[in-house]
Amino acid sequence: MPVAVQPPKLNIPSIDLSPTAGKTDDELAATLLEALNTVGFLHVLNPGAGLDLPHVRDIFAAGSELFELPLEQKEAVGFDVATGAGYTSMMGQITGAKAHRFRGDLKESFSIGPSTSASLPSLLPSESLVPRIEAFRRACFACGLRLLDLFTIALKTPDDDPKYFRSRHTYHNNESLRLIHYPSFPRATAEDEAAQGKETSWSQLKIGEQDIRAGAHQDFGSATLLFQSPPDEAGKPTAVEGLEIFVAQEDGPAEAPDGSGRKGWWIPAPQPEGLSEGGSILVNVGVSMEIWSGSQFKATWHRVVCPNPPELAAGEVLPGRKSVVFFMIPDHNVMLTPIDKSGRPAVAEGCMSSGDFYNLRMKRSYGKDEMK
Ligand SMILES: O=C(O)CCC(=O)C(=O)O
Repeated sequence: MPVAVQPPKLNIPSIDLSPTAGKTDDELAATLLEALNTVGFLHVLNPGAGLDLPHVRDIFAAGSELFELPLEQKEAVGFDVATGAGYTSMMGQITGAKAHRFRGDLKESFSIGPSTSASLPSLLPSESLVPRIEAFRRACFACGLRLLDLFTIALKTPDDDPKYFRSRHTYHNNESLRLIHYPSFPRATAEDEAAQGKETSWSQLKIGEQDIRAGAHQDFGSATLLFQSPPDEAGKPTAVEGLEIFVAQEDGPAEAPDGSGRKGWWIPAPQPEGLSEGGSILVNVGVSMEIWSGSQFKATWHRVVCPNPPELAAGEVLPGRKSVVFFMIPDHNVMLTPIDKSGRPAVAEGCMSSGDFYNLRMKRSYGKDEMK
């Protein structure tokens, strides 16, 4: 009898940044290198910088206030493709490859970049949201810099410059905080699915087999900090599953999303173990860092699927999901020159600047032509 092929077990390594965990930066950097060189994801426990569970609960609460605004008020914020900032409505983005997608991502999001902070007060239901969001952005940036310092130790950098990555990221330059809401929808019957199309309005929408909350993609910055809904104050989990990571393996049933023809598996991202009030972040790197690190760090493909278990009857409602993502993006004038294992630039010319790369990716993700 043929042996059923089993999906691989996905192990996401953790580092604990709490001073009481007693790890040296060299030890932390060694685990980080191992994680980002293989699976491309890492749990960061007790990240410090003020990113503990109460602060994370607060940004999720702030996000809920924003998403509960009337649609016209949210849409009035608009979206700026050049900076990637503003409000994106339901199906307004097709993340990843556009081929085979019958409609956009089932999500709405606020991307808060340096320029959006200024326009937020006129939009927000309560003025106190602005300092709350800004404080969270700032805390994420501080944590991002701490991680970049560990990247520097892990990788060895030109002239052993300990600030090699940190000094190429300026606050209020390109970083972006994205608050994401994947609403709950009823599950479609086969007839509903046949009747639905990309023009189906948000209020009529039902989740079908082909729907996805965020298509398969790689991030494009240097480091991504992902927060999933934290447990509530009584310790009850509130996170709704859906994030999946692509693991290449010859016997896998899925096609690699990079079009290489490789096979693999989509594996649900496991939650970290040992979660404390100090909090945890799921960290991964984007393509800018994959290039810059000479591929010593991998920008892993991931996606967010609709939890659509077969036992759920048509008409039953699938739970909504919220997440908060912070993107560290190198300053636009930085050349993404790959470095080799001894910390030397691996190519002399032909590199792209971070700004050119960013513009290219933004156009692909949000460009009007791509949306049709
Ligand atoms: O919501 C999530 O869990 C992941 C979101 C994500 O991958 C993205 O926005 O790039």
